[in-house]
Amino acid sequence: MDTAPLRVTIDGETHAFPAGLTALQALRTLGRALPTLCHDDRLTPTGQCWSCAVEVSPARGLPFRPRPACREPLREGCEIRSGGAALDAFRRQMFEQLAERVAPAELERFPDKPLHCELLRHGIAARAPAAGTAPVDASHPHIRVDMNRCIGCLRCVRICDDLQGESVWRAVGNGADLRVVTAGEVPLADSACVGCGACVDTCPTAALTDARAWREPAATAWTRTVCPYCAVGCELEVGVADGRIVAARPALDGPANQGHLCAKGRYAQGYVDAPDRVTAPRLRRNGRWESAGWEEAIACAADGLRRIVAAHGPDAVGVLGSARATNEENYLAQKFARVVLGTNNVDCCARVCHTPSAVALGRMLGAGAATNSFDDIERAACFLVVGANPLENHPVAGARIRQRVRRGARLIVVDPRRTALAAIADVHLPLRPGTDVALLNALAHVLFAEDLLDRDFLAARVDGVEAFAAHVAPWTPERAAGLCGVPPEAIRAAARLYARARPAMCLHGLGLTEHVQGTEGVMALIDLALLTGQIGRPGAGVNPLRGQNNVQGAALMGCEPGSLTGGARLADARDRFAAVWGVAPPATPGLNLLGMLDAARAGRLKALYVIGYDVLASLADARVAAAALARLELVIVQDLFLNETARAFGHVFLPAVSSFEKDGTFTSSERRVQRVRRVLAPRGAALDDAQILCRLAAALGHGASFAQPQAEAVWDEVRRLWPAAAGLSYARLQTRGLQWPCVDAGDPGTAVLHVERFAHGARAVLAPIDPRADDERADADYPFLLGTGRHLHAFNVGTMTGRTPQQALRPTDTLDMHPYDARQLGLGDGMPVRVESRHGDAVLPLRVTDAVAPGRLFATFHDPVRAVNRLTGPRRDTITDTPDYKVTAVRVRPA
Ligand SMILES: Nc1nc2c(c(=O)[nH]1)N[C@H]1C(S)=C(S)[C@@H](COP(=O)(O)OP(=O)(O)OC[C@H]3O[C@@H](n4cnc5c(=O)[nH]c(N)nc54)[C@H](O)[C@@H]3O)O[C@H]1N2
Ligand SMILES: Nc1nc2c(c(=O)[nH]1)N[C@H]1C(S)=C(S)[C@@H](COP(=O)(O)OP(=O)(O)OC[C@H]3O[C@@H](n4cnc5c(=O)[nH]c(N)nc54)[C@H](O)[C@@H]3O)O[C@H]1N2
Ligand code: SF4
Ligand code: SF4
Ligand SMILES: [Mo]
Repeated sequence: MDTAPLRVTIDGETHAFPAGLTALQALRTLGRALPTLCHDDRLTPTGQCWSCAVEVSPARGLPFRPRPACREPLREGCEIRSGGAALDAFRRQMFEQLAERVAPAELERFPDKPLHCELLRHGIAARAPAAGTAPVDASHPHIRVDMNRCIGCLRCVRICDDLQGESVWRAVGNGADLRVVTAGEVPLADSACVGCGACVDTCPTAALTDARAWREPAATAWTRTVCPYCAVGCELEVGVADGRIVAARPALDGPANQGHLCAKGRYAQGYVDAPDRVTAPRLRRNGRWESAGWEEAIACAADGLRRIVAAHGPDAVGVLGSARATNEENYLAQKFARVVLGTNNVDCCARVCHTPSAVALGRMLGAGAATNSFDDIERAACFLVVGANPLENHPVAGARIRQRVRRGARLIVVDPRRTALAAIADVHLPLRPGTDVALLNALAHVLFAEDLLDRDFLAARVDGVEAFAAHVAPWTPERAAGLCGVPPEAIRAAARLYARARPAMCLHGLGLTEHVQGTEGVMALIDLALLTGQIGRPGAGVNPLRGQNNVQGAALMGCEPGSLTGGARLADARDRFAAVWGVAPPATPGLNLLGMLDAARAGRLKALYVIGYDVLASLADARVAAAALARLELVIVQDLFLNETARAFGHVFLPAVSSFEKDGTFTSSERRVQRVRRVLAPRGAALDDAQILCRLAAALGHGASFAQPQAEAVWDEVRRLWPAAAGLSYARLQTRGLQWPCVDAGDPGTAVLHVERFAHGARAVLAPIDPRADDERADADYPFLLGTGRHLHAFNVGTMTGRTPQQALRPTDTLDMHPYDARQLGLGDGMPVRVESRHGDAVLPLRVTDAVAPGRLFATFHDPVRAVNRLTGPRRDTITDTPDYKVTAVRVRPA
């Protein structure tokens, strides 16, 4: 490839440019901005509007011709004129004409819209009447549509197709009759729109605007931070006016999101100022919550903890860190448990989602985290998606996967439901829930039977091949098909696709991990990657799609009963931690979350300190969880809201601030540590989790080792204890998040793990896994298998999204049932139905859909009032105790 710089003359001066730029990009490097009404860097340029026109001559002496700069490639020796009388007059005339479409008030309200910028710059008055002839579509809670303002640039159509992939917008007619409409010309709220706001973000006029922009003042300051919801880790800029969040937009160079967001990241910040946000400490007295001052609340919490530790020992207390809080705060939470209380009873809600992934990856490969990066999506030739629904649960990564598939990558989806990704898969394996191990064994069988192994990779890096071959020999696709309920030929087709496409990337979710065999399921998936050598290279690997914004960080900081910060094993690292802490962490591993609740039920655990985690609403087998919580003498809840746990069982409530009100870092699914920045002043008397922990530690006599709640100082202590993060200074994170391992200031971070050797430094050993018999089966009394999970618009137990306009997009949890079953039971769409399991019951509105197979059901768990976890039962992963949320036998009748 010729990479010699090009010599180009621009406005009379000759410059050298790297090859491959457009005239527009070259002009920008010289600081010369051109109007770009139909272009946005996230789109392929079309050159349709000509607002960026320049005059180009192919070589000195040849005539100049007008060209749209956005799609004019630079050529050696060419000459470009970016301005001049003719061009200026042409542009002015274009803007004069377009001013007919702009109303004066809108020009004022949206001065940053690209067309409006040009009118303001040229001093051209907006001339449209305030109300146009076409009706405004205000049906959508986030997006206002006023096509009277449309200039037909088609940016919305293209961004919806090319970035989000939903194709909501269509152009009909042409020339002066061109109109932009939703597919089917339905109101936006009834269209396929997912509310990501990309069209609003790109629209150069007031045709597409944020609905809230009409209620709120314009932002006066913008701060860059990280989305508080899922672990994709999208970076966004948050706009503030009068001390409130009024807008948000994607960071164009956010490493994971690259200028995109989902509806939650873009529009769901309203919980910060929800009317029922609790911003002063509370104490429960005589059964009722009463407001208290900080001193009193801290003293009350400290006295209670002191009393219980004195009477029953430190292991009578448990601490739960928060997957929603920062790394720094979680580090302090586990240090508090170990140093102040003297117990390893510390965990977080990684326990209920991807601890199985962390354990399986850690054991087999030496690092308990995703092997690759989101950027590898564009490098993958094939995806094997197991038990994950990224278009809803990791929407920005999901959109990237879908775009890559549309551009030719192959796709295998293993999911009992026909998710939106399954619907476009080359092979969808709608297996019987809980049978992944049998299926993965059969896929491995095919790899041996059809010689699809990467023999060189196995010889160089993997042990246990012969034993593993013997293990999978009996696992023919025919045998697995019987158990899993998928055709043997589909299993063969999937194995061939995955092995032959290079590189192929595994992405997995809770459909694999939240099972009795959760950890073993992930191990069986790692086996496939090892057998085919689809690991240790870009575009490949085994990648858990982690849950909350900082769930990986919370566990890695040491909110984990068996390991310390950075995943250091208790047995190996106590002295090293003692040197920094002044106190050695206790020697025996603590109780995990499930163990804590078991101990509470047995009367051995007396106190629980719960930070940013609604245990009662989210834990499986809710009645039993409630019985356990009810026996505790002291429950301290530190949250933004009186969540279900606090409401039912809290004694002390310590009001924390949201991520928009503090500084720190989150660690995303791709191991990227990113800076979270304070956007707003803390509400009321609420404090950040770090300050609360430090105050509580001081009240318990440990002020000296908790003297420093400032995020950067805490992070520097983390870096001293975690060698793989030593290079991640705040100074370096200022400009861009970096991926651990990052060992020193010169280390660029690690995009792909296990490239030359596995993280444990040894050869990987294949793990033969046998499916276990599962006692949760459908029978005559409980004929359906219910799985639970999520939908796009709500997040977990709905504490945050439920207090935003997201709620309008999908107001309730539902029970999804196949039309055949609904007909058999005489049930109709929308009907309230009573669902009963062997563990409890719940009432849900029915949603009739063929995305679930007959005999199977799916329910979301986003509304604590619906309490779907009264249905789920006590079965747990045999290795990590992760509850099985995915298989519950139930029956259904009209409510
Ligand atoms: N919109 C939204 N996004 C979220 C969240 C949210 O609540 N809402 N929560 C966040 C959190 S905490 C997490 S952990 C992630 C979770 O993200 P995902 O892992 O995608 O979560 P789920 O929807 O619980 O389950 C994924 C899929 O597993 C399938 N499944 C069920 N049983 C089985 C099985 O036996 N085998 C297989 N192979 N598949 C099965 C389900 O049909 C479902 O489509 O999402 C995060 N992102
Ligand atoms: N049936 C069923 N149940 C499930 C699952 C399932 O698939 N099916 N999935 C499980 C999974 S994977 C998960 S992760 C859990 C999630 O369960 P939770 O972790 O309980 O759910 P979240 O909605 O993430 O709630 C987090 C809490 O943190 C608070 N919060 C937010 N930011 C901060 C902060 O900065 N500081 C503090 N102190 N608090 C903060 C919020 O107000 C909220 O109360 O649910 C589990 N439950
Ligand atoms: S609605 Fe906006 S983005 Fe879409 S074509 Fe019209 S002006 Fe362009
Ligand atoms: S994909 Fe996840 S991180 Fe990105 S905006 Fe949506 S919820 Fe936030
Ligand atoms: Mo999760």
